[in-house]
Amino acid sequence: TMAEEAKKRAGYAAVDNHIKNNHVVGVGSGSTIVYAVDRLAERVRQENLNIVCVPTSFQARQLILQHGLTLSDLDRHPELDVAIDGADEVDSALTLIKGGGGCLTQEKIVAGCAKHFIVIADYRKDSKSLGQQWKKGVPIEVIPMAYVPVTKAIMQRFGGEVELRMAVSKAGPVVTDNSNFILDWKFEKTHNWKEVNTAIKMIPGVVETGLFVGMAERVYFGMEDGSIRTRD
Ligand code: DER
Repeated sequence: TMAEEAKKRAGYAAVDNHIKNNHVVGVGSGSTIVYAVDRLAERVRQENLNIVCVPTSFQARQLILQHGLTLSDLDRHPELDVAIDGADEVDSALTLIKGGGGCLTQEKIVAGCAKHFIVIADYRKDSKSLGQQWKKGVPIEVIPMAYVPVTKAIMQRFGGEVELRMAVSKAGPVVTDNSNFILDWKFEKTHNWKEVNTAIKMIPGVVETGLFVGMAERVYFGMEDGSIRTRD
């Protein structure tokens, strides 16, 4: 499809422009990153690159192993050269909503350990302000025993609706790679995302939010017409 082609072009562009020999690479989660890992494995073989990869989820770990790439971790490499990951939505200030796939916590940790955090996305993620295209809200990872008070606190302070993310192929709530629950906060107006991110993180029981504020260095958008658009 057009969107899949756009994801592929964004993934390839990011890998071709930012990956160099001897790099330690953070590998994101979701569907767009699959194209980037395809290209990374191709380059490693063609150019005989020395690359190690740090995953952001069980899914990313499987991707790394399935492509015969060298798996590493933050114990061995607490500082990465580059992290590449997708996004659910990007605004004009490069604030991201992430966590559509439920992997936001390790993604944010790995992104924060990288010298360069590069985002790859198709044109559907390219918004002026958050909420224009992504309608599922901001994912928030919470300690399971606290999900009700956290839900109440968010709705009282910031409005909107907050829903516990329920699993599809498992009875009950989604359980993250970190054994936590996910809340989806369907906000109803634009906010100061830097302030809201900090305020939500301070609520007891919140592990992480899917608001990535001031973290992305560059976004590669694959466009409908086959072109690539970058935003810095
Ligand atoms: O869940 C996540 O954080 C993913 O990285 C998400 O933000 C992008 O997933 P996609 O590439 O499948 O759209």
